[in-house]
Amino acid sequence: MTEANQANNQPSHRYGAPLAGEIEKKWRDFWAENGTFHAPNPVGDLAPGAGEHLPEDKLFVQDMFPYPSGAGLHVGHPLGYIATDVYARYNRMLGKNVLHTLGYDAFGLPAEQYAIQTGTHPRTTTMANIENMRRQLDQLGLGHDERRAVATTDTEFYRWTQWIFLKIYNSWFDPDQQKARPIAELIDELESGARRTADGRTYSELSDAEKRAAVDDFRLVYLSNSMVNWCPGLGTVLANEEVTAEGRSERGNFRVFRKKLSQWMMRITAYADRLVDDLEKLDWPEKVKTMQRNWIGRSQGAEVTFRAPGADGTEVPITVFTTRADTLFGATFMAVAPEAELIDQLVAEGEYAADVDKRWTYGASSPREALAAYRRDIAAKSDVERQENKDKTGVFLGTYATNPVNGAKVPIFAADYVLAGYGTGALMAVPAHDERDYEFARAFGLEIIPVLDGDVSEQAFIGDAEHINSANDAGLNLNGLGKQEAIEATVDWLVVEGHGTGKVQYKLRDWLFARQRYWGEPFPIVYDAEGHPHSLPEDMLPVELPEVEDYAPAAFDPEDATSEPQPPLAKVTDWVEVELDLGDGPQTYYRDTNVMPQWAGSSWYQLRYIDPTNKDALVDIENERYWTGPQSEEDCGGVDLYVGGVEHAVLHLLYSRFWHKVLYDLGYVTSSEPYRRLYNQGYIQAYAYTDSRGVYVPAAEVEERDGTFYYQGEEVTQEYGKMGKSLKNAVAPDDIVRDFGADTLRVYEMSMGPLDTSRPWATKDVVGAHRFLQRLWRLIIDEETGEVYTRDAELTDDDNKALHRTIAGVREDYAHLRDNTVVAKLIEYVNYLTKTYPGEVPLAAVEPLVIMVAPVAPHIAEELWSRLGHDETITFVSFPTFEEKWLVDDEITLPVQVNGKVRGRVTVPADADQDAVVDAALADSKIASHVEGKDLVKKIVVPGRMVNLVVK
Ligand code: ANZ
Repeated sequence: MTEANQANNQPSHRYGAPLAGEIEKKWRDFWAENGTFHAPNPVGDLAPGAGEHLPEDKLFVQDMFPYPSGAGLHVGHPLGYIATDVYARYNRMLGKNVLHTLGYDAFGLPAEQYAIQTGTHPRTTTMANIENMRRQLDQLGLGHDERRAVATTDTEFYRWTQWIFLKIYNSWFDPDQQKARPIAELIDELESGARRTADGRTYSELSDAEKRAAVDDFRLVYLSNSMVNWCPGLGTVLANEEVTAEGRSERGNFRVFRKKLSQWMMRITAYADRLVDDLEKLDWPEKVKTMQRNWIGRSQGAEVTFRAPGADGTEVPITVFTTRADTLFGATFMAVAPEAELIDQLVAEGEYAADVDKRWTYGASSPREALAAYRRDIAAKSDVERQENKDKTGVFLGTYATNPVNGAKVPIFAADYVLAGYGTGALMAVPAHDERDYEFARAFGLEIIPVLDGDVSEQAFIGDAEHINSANDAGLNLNGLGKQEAIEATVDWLVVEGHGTGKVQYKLRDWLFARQRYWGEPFPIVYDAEGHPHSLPEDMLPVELPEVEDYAPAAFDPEDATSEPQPPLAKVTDWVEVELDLGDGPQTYYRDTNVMPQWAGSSWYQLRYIDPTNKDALVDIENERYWTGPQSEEDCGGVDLYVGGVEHAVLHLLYSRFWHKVLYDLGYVTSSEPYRRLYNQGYIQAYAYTDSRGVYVPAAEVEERDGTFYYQGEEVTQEYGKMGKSLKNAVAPDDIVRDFGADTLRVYEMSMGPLDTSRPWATKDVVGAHRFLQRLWRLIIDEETGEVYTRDAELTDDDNKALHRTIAGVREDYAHLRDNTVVAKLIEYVNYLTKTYPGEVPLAAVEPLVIMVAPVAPHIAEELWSRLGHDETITFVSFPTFEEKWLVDDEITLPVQVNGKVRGRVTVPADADQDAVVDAALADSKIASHVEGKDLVKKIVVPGRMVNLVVK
C-alpha cells in the first residue's frame, strides 16, 4: 500500500483503493479461515461444536437465488444481497444466530441452448458460471455460510427435489380435512368402502386396471391429456408466458399449435382456498398479495342450468358459470367455447333455416359445416388473443335454449371469446351489462335487454343500479333491488326450483409440470410394458441425468401441427430402458423422458439451506423447527426475511407455497408457509443508448459533447431503463471494487435511496461514498504515520447528544432496512466529530461509531476495530445502546408575543415552569422595551410552543 500511495503522491496511510483492497482481502481471508458466518444448527452435521452454543434467538435471511448466467453480475444484482447482508450483520450484533447463504438456480434453458450451439455439456458451463459469480460475490464481503450454498443441479440437491415429487405423487387432497394425505390412506378408505371413487363406483367391483385409474384420479400429481402449446420448431411444449399474442414462440418466432398431449400436472388447484386465505398471515407487500389473489382468481358465483333440445332429440342441460345470476332476465343468447365437448350434442343436424340471419352462419349452409370451418380458423389463436379481440366471431349452432327464469328461447352460439378451460366452458350472455357480450350482440344483431337501470344505447352498463325488467310469475321479483340482494334472491330461487346452485370458481389452473428438454431434473417415474406409470422407491434416488452427445430435441417441420414431441432423453435408449424389481420380480421398465420445469428447485431450496448435508431427510424437522417454525399460535412460520424482485410475485412464490403446504400436511415441516416476510427491492436503473436503427449500443463507450451523445462518431439517443444485458448498460461490480473497494460499493448502493424504490446508477457519485469512508479513516488513523489518533477523554454533553441520537436513529433504521438513512446519520456524526476534534478524537466517541459502521462497511470496520486494540472480530460485538436522557432537548426556544405580535425569542431549560419562562422573557431587553411602563395584565405560556404577554 505504501508504495502505491507514494506513487500517487498521497499520504502513505490514506484510505484509497489500494489500501481498501488490502484490508478487504485480509478480512475476507480471516472470515473464511475462522468460519465466522457459520451458523450452528440444533442437530446434525452443523450442530454446535465443543465450546460453541446455540443461541435461542435466531434469524433466517434469504435472497432470491440467482441463475448463474454467463454474463456474470452487474451492480444491480447485489443491491438486495448487500441489503440482506447488512441486516444479517446488524442482527448478529444483537446476539442472534443468523442463517444467511446464497445458492444457485442452475437448471434451465440458457445453459442448454448454449450446449446445443457449442456441444459443451451444460454442467461445464453452469459450473464455470457459478465459479465466476462466486468470485464476484466473494469480493463484496457478504457474510454467507458457504457450507449451506447449494445449487439445484447438485445431485445431492435434486435427489430431494425428486423425493418431494414422489411425496406429492403419492398423496391426495382430502377435501374434508382440506389437506394432503398419503395415498395409502386413500386406498384403505376406498377398500373399506368409506370413500367412493371419483365416478361414484364401489372400489371392490373394479378390475385391477380400473383400481389403478381410480387411485390416479386422486393423486396430487397426475397425467393429463391437456391442451398445451406445442412448438415443433423448438421441439418442445411452451408455457403460456412463452407464447406471443400472435401465437408464436417468444424465442425463435416459430408457430405454436394448441395440442392435446399427455403431460404431468400438479394439482395446485386443490390448494386454491388455502393459498388465498393464508395470505392474511403473511407479512408481504400488499401489492404482491393482490397479484396472488388475482392469479388464483377466486370468484363467488352460481351455476345455472339452461336446457336445449339435443341433436338426438333428448334434452341437453347446459350449465353456465356466472358471477351475475341477478342478470338472468337479460340473458338473450348463450355462447359455448368451440372446443367444448358439449357442442357436439347441441349442434343441429341439417341445413340452417331459411330465415336465419346471414351473419350467424359463417358462410356455410349447415351448422355442422359452419362449426367445422370455424374450429379450423381459430386453432392457432392464443387465449389472450381470443379474449381481447374486439371483433367478435362465432357461429350459430342452429338451436335454442330455454332461459329458466322466463322461458325465453335464446339462440346458442359457438364463440371463441368463451374459454374452454374456465367455468363450464359455456356462458349465458347478458349484452346489456357485459362488455364482451355487448360487442357480440352488436356484431350479430342480437337483442339487448337492460335489467339494471342504466343507459345501454352506446355500450354495456357495468355499474350498480336498481334492477328493472326482472320479474316472473313463479315468485321471483328483483325489481328495485341492488346487486347483492338480487344475486342472493336469484340463487335462492334457482336452488328451490332446481335450476342452479351457488358455486366458487377459480382462475388458477393445475400446474403443467413437464418439459421436453435436457437440462432439468429427471422424473423418478418408470412405465411398465403396458405404459402404466410407477413411482420409484426412495432408495432408487437420485435418478441421475444421463450424459448425452446431443442435447437438442428432435427437429420437426415447424409448420407440422401433427408432429409429436420427442425429448432429448428419449434418444438415450440404454438409459430409458431399465431392468428393475419394483416388487413383482425383475422386469423391463421405461423411464420418463421429460424433465421437471425450472421452477422445481426454487420451490423448496430454503429448506435445504437449513440442513444442506442431511443424508437421511431433506431437512431434519428439529432444524426446521428452530429456523422456520411458528413462534406463536397465529404465526405460520417460514423464513424471517426473503428479499427479491417483484417479478417473482406470482409463479415462484405460488409454487413454493404450494409445495411447502404439501410438506406441512404430510408432517415433514412445522411451518405452514415458506416465507413469513417478503420484501421487494427496487431496481438499479441506468442510461442506455440506441443508434438510428433503434439498436442498443454499449453505454460505456458513449461520449457526451454539449448535451449530445455519440457512439463511434454517430449520434445516439439516450434513454433510461433497468440495468442489464439487453440494454447494454451493465456496470460490473468488479470495476467499482477495483477503483474504490467493496466497502465503498456497499455504502454507495445502500445510500442511493429507499431500498424498495428504483434508483439511477451514477458511477461519478460513487466517489461520495468513498470520501465518507476516507473521513472515517482519517478520524481514527493518522494518514501520515498510520498510527491510531485517539485519546482517552470524557465525552462532553454535546458529544453524548450527538452519539446517542445517532445510535437511536441507526438502530431504528437498520431494523427497518432503511440503510440509506443509516448512512446519512453516520455521515453526520463523522462530520460532527471531524469538526469538533481537529486533533485526537476521544476513544469513547469512535468505538461505537466503528461498530455502527460495521454492517454496511464491514472490512474497514474490522480493520479499525483491530487497530483500536481489539483481538476479536467485530462481527459479534454488541451493538451500542443509547440513553434516553441524551435524546431529549434540554433547552427550548419559544417565540414571545406582546399583545399578539412576536417581539422576540427566549431560550429556557426544557423543564422550566411558567414563571421561570415569563421571567426569562422579561429579562430580554427587546421584549422588556415593549412591556416597560405598562401594566402586565395577562401572562400566557403555551408549553413548548409560545409565550403571550398582554399589557395595557
Ligand atoms: C352473466 C354475466 C352478466 C356475467 C354480467 C358478467 C357480467 P369472473 O368474474 O372472471 O369469474 N364467463 C363464464 N364462463 C366463461 C368462460 N368460459 N369464458 C369466458 N367468460 C366466461 O368471470 C365470470 C363471468 O365471465 C361470468 O359471469 C360469465 O359472464 C363469464 F352482467 O355471466 B357472467
